[in-house]
Amino acid sequence: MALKEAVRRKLDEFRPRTTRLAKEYGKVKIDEVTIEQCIGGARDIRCLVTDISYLDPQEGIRFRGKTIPETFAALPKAPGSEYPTVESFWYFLLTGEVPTQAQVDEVLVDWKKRQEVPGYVFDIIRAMPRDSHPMTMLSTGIGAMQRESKFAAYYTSGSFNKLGAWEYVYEDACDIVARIPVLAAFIYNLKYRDDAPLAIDPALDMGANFARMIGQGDEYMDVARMYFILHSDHESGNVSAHATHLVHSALSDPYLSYAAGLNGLAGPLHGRANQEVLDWTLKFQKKYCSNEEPTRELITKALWDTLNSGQVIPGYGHAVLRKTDPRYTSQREFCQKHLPGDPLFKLVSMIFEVAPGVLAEHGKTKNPWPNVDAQSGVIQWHYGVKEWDFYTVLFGVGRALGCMANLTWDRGLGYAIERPKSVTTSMLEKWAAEG
Ligand code: CMX
Repeated sequence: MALKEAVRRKLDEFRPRTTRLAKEYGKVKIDEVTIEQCIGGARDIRCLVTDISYLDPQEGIRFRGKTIPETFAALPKAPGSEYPTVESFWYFLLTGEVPTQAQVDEVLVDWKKRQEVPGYVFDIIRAMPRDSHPMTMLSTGIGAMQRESKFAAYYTSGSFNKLGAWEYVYEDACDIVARIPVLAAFIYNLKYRDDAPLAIDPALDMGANFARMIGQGDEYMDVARMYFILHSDHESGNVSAHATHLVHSALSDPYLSYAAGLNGLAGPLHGRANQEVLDWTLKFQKKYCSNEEPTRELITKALWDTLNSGQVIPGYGHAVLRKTDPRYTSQREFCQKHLPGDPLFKLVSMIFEVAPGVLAEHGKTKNPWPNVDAQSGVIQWHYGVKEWDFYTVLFGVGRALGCMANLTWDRGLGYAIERPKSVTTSMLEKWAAEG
């Protein structure tokens, strides 16, 4: 497989750099830690390494050094589409190289071989109450599939070798990214389409096949491709990426690790915010606009009501970003091109005009601008995926790409078990008194 050989080559190039940094420059300081950071969620402390993506507070995300528009422009496109295939993006994330069409085709064929989800996983999910949250089902499905882990089997084989371990993580990573769309589509069909059978089309790329599997038409294929790529990676410190990395650092296999990442993604301050955005927007329509068109004044009132009741405005703010999220902008441009007259898009655009001003006046958040979650639900809603508790599952399918590329590199570079040091409140008080 050319992709695996390309990853091997890249890792061989990188390893001496990591080894040299740790050995020769290990004591060079790159940050300091304050009490505020200790209490405040380790915000901004530079203590993680990843080469898969980098998040600049002003500019937003770069995947392997490329902005979102550069990434979309550079990668081979799906036939007849303006968006790259997820398969080409996977090659790019893992290697940093733009693949040729032949290399993309090889990934496509490889994923088709890997995508079969074992029947017992479906049985386990079917046994769950039908009103379980779909993220619980997804995380259960990934956790249950751990039985298939090639890394876990290798670890217990008696011939475990630190240098070769990445190859088994790579195998699990490829299996997971190939299987997770099938698992997600199964959950969607089970919950919302009367357990409709999965219509897997072996000729289609991942995004197109996902559209088919959930009963969507051709126009949804680019939505899926764009969505999965945009949600893939946001450097290493966010909850889902960090949880996945942390759990794997104990040599838990990629299934156990990504189940942990998904459980973090399910939180309302993280991935679930996209569900909350739709919920907030529809409740706003019902409560404030039953007899009248939405106006900036009504939106302002609703935003203040939310803030005054002690809740956050979902889809706004970010722990790192200090400008509008380019993932928001990319989806907004998609809406402007494909659904400019959609009433929900118009309403979300009106919220975009008002919310940053309200949040700035409120004065708490460091970033009053929208993040990825403020725009994503509108597109899904427009194309008929109206079950908004499913939106975080879509996020989880995309995020698997970033998390699995990172785990492959974590193991390839032999990163250590993660174990930061904790202190007590009395210690903090002592240091505070000492200045
Ligand atoms: N609405 C109201 N208050 C907000 C806010 C928002 N959208 N964003 C931040 N704040 C508040 C925080 O709750 C915090 O208040 P307290 O001091 O009372 O605790 C204060 O502003 C300072 O927070 P911050 O430093 O600006 O932001 P954090 O790094 O602590 O949190 C985030 C970041 C994303 C959790 C926060 O902005 C938020 O809750 N946003 C809404 C939920 C959301 O959209 N999450 C999705 C993020 C993207 C993703 O991961 O998918």
